[in-house]
Amino acid sequence: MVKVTIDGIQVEVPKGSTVLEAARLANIDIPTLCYLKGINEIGACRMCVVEVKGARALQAACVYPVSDGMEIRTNTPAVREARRVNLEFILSNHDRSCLTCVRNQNCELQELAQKLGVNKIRFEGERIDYPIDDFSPAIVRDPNKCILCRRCVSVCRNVQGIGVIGVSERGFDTIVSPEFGMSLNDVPCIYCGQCIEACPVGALREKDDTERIWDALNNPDLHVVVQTAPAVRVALGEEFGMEMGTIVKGKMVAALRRLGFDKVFDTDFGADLTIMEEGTELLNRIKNGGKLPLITSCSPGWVKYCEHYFPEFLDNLSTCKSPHQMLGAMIKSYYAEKNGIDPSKIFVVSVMPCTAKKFEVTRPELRATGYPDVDAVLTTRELARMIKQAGIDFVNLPDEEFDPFFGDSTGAGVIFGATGGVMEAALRTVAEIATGKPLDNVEIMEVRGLEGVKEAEISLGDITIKAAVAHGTANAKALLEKVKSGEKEYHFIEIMGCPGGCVNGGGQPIVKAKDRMDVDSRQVRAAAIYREDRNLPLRKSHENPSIKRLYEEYLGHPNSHKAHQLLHTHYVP
Ligand code: HC1
Ligand code: SF4
Repeated sequence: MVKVTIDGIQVEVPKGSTVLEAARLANIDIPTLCYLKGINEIGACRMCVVEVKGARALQAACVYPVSDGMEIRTNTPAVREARRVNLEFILSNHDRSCLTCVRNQNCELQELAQKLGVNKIRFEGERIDYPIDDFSPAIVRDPNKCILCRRCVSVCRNVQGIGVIGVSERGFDTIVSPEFGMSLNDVPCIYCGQCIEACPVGALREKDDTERIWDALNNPDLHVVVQTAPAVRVALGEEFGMEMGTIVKGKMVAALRRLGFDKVFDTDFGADLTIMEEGTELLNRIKNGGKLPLITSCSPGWVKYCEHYFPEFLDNLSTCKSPHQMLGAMIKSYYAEKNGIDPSKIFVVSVMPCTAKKFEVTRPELRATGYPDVDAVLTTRELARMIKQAGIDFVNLPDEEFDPFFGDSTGAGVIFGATGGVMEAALRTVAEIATGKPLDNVEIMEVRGLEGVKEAEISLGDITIKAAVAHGTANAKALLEKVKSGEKEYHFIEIMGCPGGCVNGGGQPIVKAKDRMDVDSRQVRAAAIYREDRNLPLRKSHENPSIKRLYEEYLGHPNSHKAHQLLHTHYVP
């Protein structure tokens, strides 16, 4: 530990801390903009400058290490003026259409301008009017809003191991974009949206589908059905000021009904169905000498990553569609037949924590009935916007239940939302099917948590399943390299495109850099997911009574011909 004095307050802080971290421990708030804990610590924007006794110039607190006896001042006239001038320069070059910006009131730049008392901008930058890149089905990039903080660049390159966006040109022409000014649509971007989560302003956002949904809801000829992903229920409340980790399943269902959806279903049902199909696929591949390891395919960011960067593993991917696509296909076939509704008149909306799902639904191979399995995807953030637009008092809504049958699910479906959850859910079912004996303990702790790559061995009578889990594509890459070289061998691998899994998807509520210093949303939201699982009476997919009925009445058995037609897909390099 070292002793430092900040604004006259003595604090003891761990050796190696930065001035920014030390100030936090002394409850002193130093403003930041380009800083993102553990991801972008480059001292570039100089919003966090402080005076350090003995140092010649002002120092950037986010990168300046403390030393014993150091005296720091964070609120002197020189510090205040330097921060304001830096901010005014950034603002002089910024498209300041705050009122119509998707990040209005949730923008770190706006907040800073208010906090530093900037009431006029003394400089006028030479602004270039850049075209907006909205060619991809998932991500919109607006360089006019970009403040060159590089947070997106770091997350894409270092956390995801992808690096399709970078900094080019110099001076006033400096721009963050894909190479040669190309569109994100024309480079191997996986649409994970992690760059959106990192962006402090409105330069990166999801493709907005809210108008399409309003139109569908207002169309009397359409039967509009919604389903919600496991990870949405543990994050949506944040958009309404509720504490991170609050489970808002009942209020979410109530809000969706009030928005006018004809049925409110649960993607967790689709997750249970996926386990039936994928667990059977795994056992078949093991028994019949099929391609191993089997790798999960429910994360569309991961599937796109595999297609671009590791096509040699495409035969390893499970042929199962992702849970919401499976449920979409069931709604347009079984549900349509049972209720006498023409599938062309059914509009399926998936509320997802994910931006890549907006791309997934456009894939031509995911149209089991001749119509898209799912018609549109809303992110958690977009759903929150619709609820606000409709004037619904979310926090005070009563809890309501999902509609029956496709709203029935188990804890195994819920845990899909956290890294390791698909693996745990699959093993719960596979273990019982393979051994014919009930599992004593359904909680498989080895595959939980935030370690980049996790491993587990599960004994199933005469075979032992070797499993691995990776989350975030940089971790996936490290794992796949080892499998490729023969250093590691597995039967079954779960890969999720986003770090932490879906709870931290690119469509989730954005956690500000300042809050990220204190809380890890991946951990808090995942804890809520596991809490929800523990509270449910059924925790294994094969025990879901509606899943059993669906097989009895319609699909026959897992991996049947009909199941293959409706619930499976193929990958082409
Ligand atoms: Fe996911 Fe999935 S878990 S991919 O992370 O398999 O998005 O939550 O809906 O489809 O169930 C996302 C979450 C989600 C699918 C499921
Ligand atoms: Fe990179 Fe993902 Fe953003 Fe694409 S969506 S630019 S891959 S972080």
